[in-house]
Amino acid sequence: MATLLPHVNSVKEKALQIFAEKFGEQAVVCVYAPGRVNLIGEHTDYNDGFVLPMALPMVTVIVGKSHNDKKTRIFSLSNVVGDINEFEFKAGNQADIKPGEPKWANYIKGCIANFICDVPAFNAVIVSTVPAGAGLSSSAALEVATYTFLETLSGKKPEKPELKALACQKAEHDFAGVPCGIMDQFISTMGKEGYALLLDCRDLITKQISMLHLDNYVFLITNSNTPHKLSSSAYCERRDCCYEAAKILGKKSLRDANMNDILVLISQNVSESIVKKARHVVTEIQRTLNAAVALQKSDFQQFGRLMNESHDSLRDDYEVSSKELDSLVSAAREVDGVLGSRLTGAGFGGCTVTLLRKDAVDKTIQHMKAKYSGTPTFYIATPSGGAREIS
Ligand code: NG1
Ligand code: MG
Repeated sequence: MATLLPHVNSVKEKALQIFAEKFGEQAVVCVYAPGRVNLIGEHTDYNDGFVLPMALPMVTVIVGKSHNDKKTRIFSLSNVVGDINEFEFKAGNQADIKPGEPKWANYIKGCIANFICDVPAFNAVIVSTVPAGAGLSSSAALEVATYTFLETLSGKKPEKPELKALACQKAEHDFAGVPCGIMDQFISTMGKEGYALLLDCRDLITKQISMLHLDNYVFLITNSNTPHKLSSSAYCERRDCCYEAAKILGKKSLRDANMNDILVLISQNVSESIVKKARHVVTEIQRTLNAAVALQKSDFQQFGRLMNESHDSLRDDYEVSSKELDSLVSAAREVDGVLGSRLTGAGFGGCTVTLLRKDAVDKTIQHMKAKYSGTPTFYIATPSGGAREIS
């Protein structure tokens, strides 16, 4: 059986109750932001390419209230925080906020520092159902929830939602030290119930792609429960390879490259590793566009094939898979009714996503459990809405 996720309202109730116990008053601001699963378009966002994620019913909820003294106090129930689950710092001037310990608070501090104006001191409680380190974007959920909280607290919003996503990405770059692309913050901000989001990471143009006609099909997320170790250094290495390849080709980014350019790289004796990384990005950008068309045409067979090709390219060319992810993907593909399966997120651990017939879900879960050496967790990926205030 797939794991049932608690409804956002029950997460909110829990956060409100803890806030009242902790701070002796009622919270007045309640917001949430979702995690996401990327259906296809992996490691393309920082190459100005296309991605196709959808927001999930996994959420990070923040409840709180502003006050007149000088300190902002945050209490987190997330499983990532470790021993220090409470944190306080001096509120006031944004320019004075600096990253430090504990690490989890940097996402929050980064959003306050990048918000459109100074905000008053506040107390807040954070409760999340987005698993951390699983490639489902717990970090973006925390950033976008924080930014949404600040919007509600201050009554001020940036002119366009794009600016909100960009401010959250900047928080991740400057305060968490992760040079991520723009996909996660965008989908957590712009997700729409019943839709996946085709995002052009170059000019930030978006297209909502309906998932309402999936009918007999569904996307299943499988968490390998192997955290993505190595991932931040390997992520930077991959990104640098892509930038290097673009530079050699005299292009602004690999978005502007095609298969001919891959031949150019080969003819110039560029290292095999760089050629393979570039080839993944060039082919993955095309696959993502083809997948969006297939989804619109209800050609689920084709969508599944593209997912399979994406995984194989991530494994062989981009070299970001792991034996655990490969084993889950192979097991899923063995089941009748499964159309495609791939790793999702940065790789090296975390989750896979599988497109399959609804009536094949139970037997697929059984088969994947039987074939996998670890203990996986399963979730049905229902396309959900983006961040908002919860009344
Ligand atoms: P995950 O693995 O979900 O953290 C990372 C990046 C994305 C994108 C994907 C690969 C972060 C926070 N996000 O996602 O921007 O590049 O890898 O497609 O690092
Ligand atoms: Mg992450």
